[in-house]
Amino acid sequence: MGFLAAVAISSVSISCSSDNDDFGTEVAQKSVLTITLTGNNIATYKKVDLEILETNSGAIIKKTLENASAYSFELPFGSYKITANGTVITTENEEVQVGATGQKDINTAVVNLSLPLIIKQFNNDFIIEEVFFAGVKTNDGKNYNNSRYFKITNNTNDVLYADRLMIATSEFFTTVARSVTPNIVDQAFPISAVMIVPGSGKEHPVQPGSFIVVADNAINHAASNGFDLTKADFEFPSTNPTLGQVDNPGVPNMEIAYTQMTYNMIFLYTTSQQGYALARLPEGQTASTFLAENKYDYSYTNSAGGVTNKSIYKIPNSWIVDALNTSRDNDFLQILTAPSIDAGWTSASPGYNGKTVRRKVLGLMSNGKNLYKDTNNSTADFVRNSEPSLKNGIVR
Ligand SMILES: [Ca+2]
Ligand SMILES: [Ca+2]
Repeated sequence: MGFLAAVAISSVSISCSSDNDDFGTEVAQKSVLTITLTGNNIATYKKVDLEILETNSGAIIKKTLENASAYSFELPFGSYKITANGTVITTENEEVQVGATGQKDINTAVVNLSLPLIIKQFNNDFIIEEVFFAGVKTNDGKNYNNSRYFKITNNTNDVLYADRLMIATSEFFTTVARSVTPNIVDQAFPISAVMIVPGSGKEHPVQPGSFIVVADNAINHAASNGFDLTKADFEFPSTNPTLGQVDNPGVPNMEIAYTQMTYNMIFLYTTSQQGYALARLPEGQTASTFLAENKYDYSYTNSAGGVTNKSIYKIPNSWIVDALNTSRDNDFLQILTAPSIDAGWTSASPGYNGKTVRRKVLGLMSNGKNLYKDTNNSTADFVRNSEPSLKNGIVR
């Protein structure tokens, strides 16, 4: 006799309402289902909620596992859908959110089900996975001022579009604390430059876990100990004749909306003292409406005792999708972002050491791509002085 028939016969004495943990199945055949949670690099199964749905009756059983990875349920025969949701601690001591689903027809006395947990701690937008700003030295010990890049990663489980992303460098430094008036850090990020990914909205799809590289110059820098950035998605434009940079015609150029440098250049300090923000230009805005609406005039008392006035631009905090501060242990004075955007700082120092700042990997997405840590605290989220991820070129 199957589960449905048993329910029909004994319907006078039992109920199968979905909030009733007792299936009321004295007359049905029973099974012991043992669910075992599995997953890579999990040290502790901190707290996982299991929900077992009998799909014909709609009956639901719930159980919360704490510091346990297996549990046995006594269940009537039936067709079950099992979901798990919770929190685990990885072997790297990171607390991450996980989930799993499984399906099982139960018609024998003993059934075992292994549920592989998948990390589901997604962001809701792009993240700055890495900024290579520190630079490299050439074989004869010279500072090489190219081969820098931003690596922007889709840390969500949806396709995102890179169109209209803004990459900005900070106006201020983490290593110089001036008392500026007005101080607007709670509302906006004061910038020294900003460049915008071209596109009308849906021209540059990025799959979950995939990334784009925005390189200073999309060429092979290997001869100078830099990286092969030929396959970058975008590059900084440069018209500075003394830099001798070659525009790669196969790689679209970023649109420079604003820079304080000559020749429309974007410059990343090698010395771990700037902040970087990733924002998105809202629909209906253009580079010129952005500039028209986001001037920032500020003043401070300079070292000679006079007042310095400066007129620059800012990006509203509400446009920012991710940001990080960089600094140096002996020189850190302040963060440049609202703490809700980034409460810490990371470092690749000294300059030209060939090292980078990279986000910690929490684990893998279901498609096998890395899932990165983002708690809006770059001290905790980034690994200082990492090996650049593009050391061996851009491998997708
Ligand atoms: Ca180009
Ligand atoms: Ca963030």
